[in-house]
Amino acid sequence: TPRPFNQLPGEWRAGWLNLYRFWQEGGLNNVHHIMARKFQQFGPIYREKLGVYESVNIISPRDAATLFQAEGTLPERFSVPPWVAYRDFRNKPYGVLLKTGEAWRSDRLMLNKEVLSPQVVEGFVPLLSQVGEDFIRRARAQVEKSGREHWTADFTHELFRFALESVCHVLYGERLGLLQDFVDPDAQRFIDAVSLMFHTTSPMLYLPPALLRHLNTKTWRDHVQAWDAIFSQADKCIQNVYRDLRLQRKSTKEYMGILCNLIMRDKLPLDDIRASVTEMMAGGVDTTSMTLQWAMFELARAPGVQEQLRAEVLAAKREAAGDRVKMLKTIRLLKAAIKETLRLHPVAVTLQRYTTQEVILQDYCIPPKTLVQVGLYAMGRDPEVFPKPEQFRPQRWLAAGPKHFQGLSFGFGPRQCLGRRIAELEMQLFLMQILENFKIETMRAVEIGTKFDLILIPDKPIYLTLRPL
Ligand code: HEM
Ligand code: 2DC
Repeated sequence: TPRPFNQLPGEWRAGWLNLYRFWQEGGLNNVHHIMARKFQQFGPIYREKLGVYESVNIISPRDAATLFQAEGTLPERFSVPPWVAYRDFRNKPYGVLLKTGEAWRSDRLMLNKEVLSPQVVEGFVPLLSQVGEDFIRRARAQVEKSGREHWTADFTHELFRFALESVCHVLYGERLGLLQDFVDPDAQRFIDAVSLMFHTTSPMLYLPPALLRHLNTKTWRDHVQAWDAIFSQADKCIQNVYRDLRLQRKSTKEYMGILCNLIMRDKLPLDDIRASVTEMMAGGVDTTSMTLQWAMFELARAPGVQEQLRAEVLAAKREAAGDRVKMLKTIRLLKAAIKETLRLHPVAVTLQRYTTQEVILQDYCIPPKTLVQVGLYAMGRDPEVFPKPEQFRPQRWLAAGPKHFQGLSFGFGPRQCLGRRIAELEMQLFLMQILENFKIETMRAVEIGTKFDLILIPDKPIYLTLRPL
C-alpha cells in the first residue's frame, strides 16, 4: 500500500522559519538552484513549506503525467499573491491568468478560438513575419552604422521591443513602430513596467495577498505602480481599437487582430476581454524575448548546430518558394531547437496544479487540494531524463523513443499557456529570418548563469554578434 502523506521527505513543519532561512541564503534569485539541490537531497519528491504556502515538489515526467492526467476540466495553478493583491487593491477585473472555476473556463474557451485555434493562428504568420523583416532591416542598418560589418550588442532591449511589436500586431492588428530609431516613450514605459512588475513580484511571492496590501513597503508601491502603468497603456491601445471599430475605420478585408474579433463575436463582456488582452500584452514581452536571446546564445556557442539549422531553413525556403506558411511545416530541427532552448532555459521555474482528488506520486498518497509543483528547470537538467543535459542538442527531440511529458515548457492541458501559438510562431519566424541573413556569434569565454526574477532570466548581459552572411 502507498505510504502516507505525513512521511514525505522535506522541511514542511516550520513555514516562517524556512522562509527566513530561504531569504537569508539569497533564495529569492535562486529558487531554481535551491529546488535542484533539494531534489538531490531528498530524491524525486519532497514536501516543503515557505511562509503560509505548502507544496509537494516532483521532478519526473511520469509523476508529471500522473498529476496532469488527474487535473480535471478546471485546473488551477498557484495564484501569484502580489498579482491577486494588486487587482483587489485597485478593483481591477481578473483575466484568465487569475480567474478560477467556471468563470475561467468560459473566458478561456472563447479566447482559445481567437488565439490558439490552428485556423486563426495561420493568419498570424504574415503579421509576425512583417515584424521579423523589420528587425532584419534594422539589424542591417546597425551593421551599416557600425562601419565594421557586424552588429555586436546586448540585444535585451531590442528584443523587448521586437516582442511587444509582435504581440501588439496580432492583438490589435496595428503596428506600434518600435523597430524604428524613434521609440514611443509610452511603449518604452510599458516595457519597463512589465520588467519592474516581474522584478517586484518575487520578493513578495510567499506572502499572503491580504498582508501585502497592508504592507506599505517600497516593493509593494513599485509593484502597484508597475501594474498601473501596464493597465493604463493597455487600456489606451484597447480604446484605440474600440474607437476605430465603432467609426468603422477598420477594413474588414485584412485580419483585424484578436481584440477586434473578440469584440465583434460579442460573446464576452468587454471588461473580461480587456482584462485578458491586457494580460496577453504584458505576457508577450519578456517571455519570448528572453527565450530568443537564449536561443541565439546557444546557437552562437554551437556553430555546427547553427549551420544545420541554416541549411534546413534555406532548403525549406527554396522548396516553398519563400511561402512562410509552407516553410513552417518543414523546419523540424528549428522547432526542436526552440524546445531544446526552453529545456535548458525555461521561462517558468515550475508548473503547478492543485490536486482535485487523491493521487499517488512516488508511492506516496497526495490528498486533494494539495499544491503540487513540477520542477521544470530541475527536470530539464536531470541526466535521468535528458542524457548529457548540459549539451545543447536539438536532435534529441527528433530521435526515436518516448518523449512522454518531457516537453512541458508551455505547461499542459486546458490551462496551458494561452500565448503558446503566438510565442512559437513569433520565435520560429524570427529565428528563420535571422538564420537566413546573419551568422550569430558570441564570445565563448563568458559563462552565463540563470537568475530567478519571477521568470528565469540570464544573470548577466549576453553580448551577441550578428554578421551578414
Ligand atoms: C500561462 C509559459 C509566452 C500568456 C503560461 C504558463 C507557462 C507559460 C508555463 C502556465 C501554464 C500551465 O499552468 O500549464 C510561456 C512561455 C512563453 C510564453 C515559455 C514564451 C516563450 C506567452 C505569451 C503570452 C502568454 C506570448 C501572451 C500572448 C499567458 C497567459 C497564461 C500563460 C495569459 C495564463 C493562461 C491561463 O491561466 O488560462 N505561460 N508563456 N504567454 N501564458 Fe505564457
Ligand atoms: C513563478 O512559485 C514562481 O507565462 C511561482 O506570460 C510559481 C509560478 C506561478 C505562475 C507562473 C510563474 C511561477 C512564472 C510566470 C508565469 C506564471 C504563469 C504565467 C506567467 C509562467 C512559475 C507567464 C510569464 C505569463 C505572465 C502574464 C502576466 C504578465 C500578465
